[in-house]
Formats: sequence, C-alpha cells, structure tokens
Amino acid sequence: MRRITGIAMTLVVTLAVGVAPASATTSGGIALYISGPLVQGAEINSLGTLTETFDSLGGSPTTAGVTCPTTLAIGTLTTNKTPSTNACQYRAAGLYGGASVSTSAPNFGGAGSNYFGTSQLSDAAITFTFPSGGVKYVGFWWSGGNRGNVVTFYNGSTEIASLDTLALETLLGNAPPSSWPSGNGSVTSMGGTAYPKGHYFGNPRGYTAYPPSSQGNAVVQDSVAYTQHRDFIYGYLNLFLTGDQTATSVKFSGNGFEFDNLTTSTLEQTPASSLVFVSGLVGKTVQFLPGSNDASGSMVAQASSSPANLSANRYQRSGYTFTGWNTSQNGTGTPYAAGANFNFATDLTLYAQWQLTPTPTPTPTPTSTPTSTPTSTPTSTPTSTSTTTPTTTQSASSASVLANTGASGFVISLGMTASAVLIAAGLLAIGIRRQQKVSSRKVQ
Ligand SMILES: [Ca+2]
Repeated sequence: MRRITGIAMTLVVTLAVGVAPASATTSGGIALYISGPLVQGAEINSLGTLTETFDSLGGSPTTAGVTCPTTLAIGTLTTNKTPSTNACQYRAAGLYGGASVSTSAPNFGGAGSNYFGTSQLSDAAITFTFPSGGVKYVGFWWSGGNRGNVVTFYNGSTEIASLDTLALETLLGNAPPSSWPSGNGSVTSMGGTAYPKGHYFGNPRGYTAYPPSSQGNAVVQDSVAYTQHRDFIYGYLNLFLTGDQTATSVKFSGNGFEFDNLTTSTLEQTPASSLVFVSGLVGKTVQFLPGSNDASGSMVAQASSSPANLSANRYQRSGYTFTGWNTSQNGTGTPYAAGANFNFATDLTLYAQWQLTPTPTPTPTPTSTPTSTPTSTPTSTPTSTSTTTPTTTQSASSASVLANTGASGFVISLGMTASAVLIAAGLLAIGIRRQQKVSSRKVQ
C-alpha cells in the first residue's frame, strides 16, 4: 500500500509540474505614470480617446461651486451629495487649476481655462462613469494637489485600484527644493530624460520660461495675485490598464481635488517615452525599453498580478536581430528570453538586446548587359577571303542533321543544317588539301 501510494504521489507531482506553466493565466494590471513637468494634456494615440476640458460646460464658473453636470464628453457624472453643488466645483482659471492647453507639449504661461474638481467638503466625491465597455486609460492634469485626495477605479461595483496622491509626494517630495528650481534630485523618463523634481512645483502659468529660472509670473486666485506658487505639485497623471483590466468608472474624492483635461481611451495605450513610471497600482509592472537609440517601435508596459509570459517584442532595429531581453542595457544584467514566463512578484525594466544581422554574401549581381557592342559593326569592306564562310556558320536552324554516317562512325547532330553541310564540305576540303600537300611534296 505504501509503495503504491508513493508511486501515485509521484505521478501527481509530475502532472502538477507539467501542467502549471500552461495554466498560468495572463492577468492585467494598472500602472501609474506622470508626464514631464509643465505637461497639461495626455500624450496618447488619439484612437478611442475622449477628453473633457470642462471649457464648454453650461453656466458660469464660480467660486462656490455649481450644479454638477450629469453628461460630459467622457461619460456621465454622479456625486455623493444632495444637492450636487455640495460635491463639485467648476471654476475659472486660478492658482490651483485651469490648464492653458490640452496638448501634451510642456507649456508655460498662458491665460488658463475653466477646470473642475471636488468641493471643499472633506467627504466630497464625484464619480465619472464611462460609456459601455469601459476604458483602458485615464489621464488628468492634477493641479495644486492636496494631500488626502484619492482616485479610485472601479469595474462595475468592484474597486480595482486606488491612488492616494501621497504617492506623488513620495516620488517628487512634499515641498519644493530649497534651491529651487534644482535640488532634491530628479526623476527619469522611460526614454532616459532626467526631470528635476523642482520643476513639478509651481503652476506652469506662473512660469516665464522653461526650464524655470526665476520667480515667475503672478497667478491670480480669487482676486489675489500669488507670486509664490511653488508649494503644490502640478503634474499630468496617466493610468494605463492592461490585459483583462478595464475601468468602468473613476471616483475623485477628498476636498479640493482640482483637475483638468480628463482623458480616457477605450484602447490599450502605450506609455510614451517621455513619461515617468511611478508605480504599479495593481500587480507589478514590466517596462520594455528599446535598448538602443536607433531602434523604432513602441511597447505597452505589461502589468500583472500573476505569473505571465512576457509580451512579444515590438521594437525593430535596422540591421540588427532581436535576441531577447536583459535587465541591463549593455547585456550584463539578468537575461530574459523572448516570451519567458515571469512571476510578476517585482517590477522590472527590460532592455531589448540586439545582434548585428550578418550581411548576406554578395550574390554576383548580373553585370550590365553589353549594350555597347552595337558600335562594333564591321565597317570595313569585306575582303575577298571572308566571303566564303561567314554567312553559313551563323545561319542557325532548328533542324538536326546527320552527316557522314560512314564507316568512321561519327555522327554530327547539330541544330544547324548549313553547318553540317559546311563541315561535310570542310572535311572534303581537308581531304583535297592533303592530297595537294602530298602531291606537292612529291613534286618537291
Ligand atoms: Ca480646462
């Protein structure tokens, strides 16, 4: 009994090991990125993208809030307060909001625009519900951010992720560097650009140049001109949902959560190389980098909460062949084969590895056909000696001819009737010459 049991257990273990890799399911994730300093709009593919700028809402933006709209460009809006005025605010550009542009290039100065947000009640919450099918990307310009603001993502009634804006303070610091604009180090984009953390502090409308070098313009809020406006973080936040992760609604909560240019996409989007990876909100994230400045293409960062095979490479590099991934750009780190199974227990950055594609041995390219020969047509008048043979040797015919099948046994099978005749004639001529030579010797 024991031995049988042992064998059975061995079989079970073997089966389990054999089945496990195939049963690993690809599960998506949610990853947070922040755009470069002074960026106020989303940098994503426009396909499937909707943006609410809050610039064309009915009524006048006020300091005391408005009746919250129920329909917006990106979906519908509900609140946790009655009347809804108590939950939202809709305001003209001020110190804490109102983007000057909705595009993704860094922008400073400008007149600003209307913006939106939660009211000043600490338990205010506003929820945007997206059209049927949900979204794979949510971005918004978080301006003058307060600690305690929270963004929560839902799929149906299930909370799938939340972002406490304290995460941004963890990344960028909770105060501008004392030696602003530099100091406190920098954050680095996926493409390798270093952004000084200090550049995220201060309303871009107050900047007179970028990179900033001086106090900047005054920014008016409620009729008060602020020349010192570096106490708050201004940054465009990007949340990428991958795989089976889809958000059907997003809730902004906490008091004074101001934002603008709320953008969604129904398509899975690729984080631009200008973005800075902040953290994975669901699962862990693998970022795929091209590994070379002259490589082209782009890849969506892969986020997952369970083991999954690495995404297929989508970079190309002229003259090189992709050979796999490595945690170090120069290939001295840990290698990962293409499509390798990764446990997603940690975040990971992988660089594409390239091998020079051997140049094929040069096949003998057909040299140009001699087109220059026509000039060599004989211009000299044919001499008398050439009159006997030329025309006959070049007069090809498709007919085969047997010639001289006598006792010597040779058969000439040529496609030239005239040639055969000529050869036969030539043989006859040789015979005649021999006779002549013999006879001449005899004579001499
Ligand atoms: Ca706006």
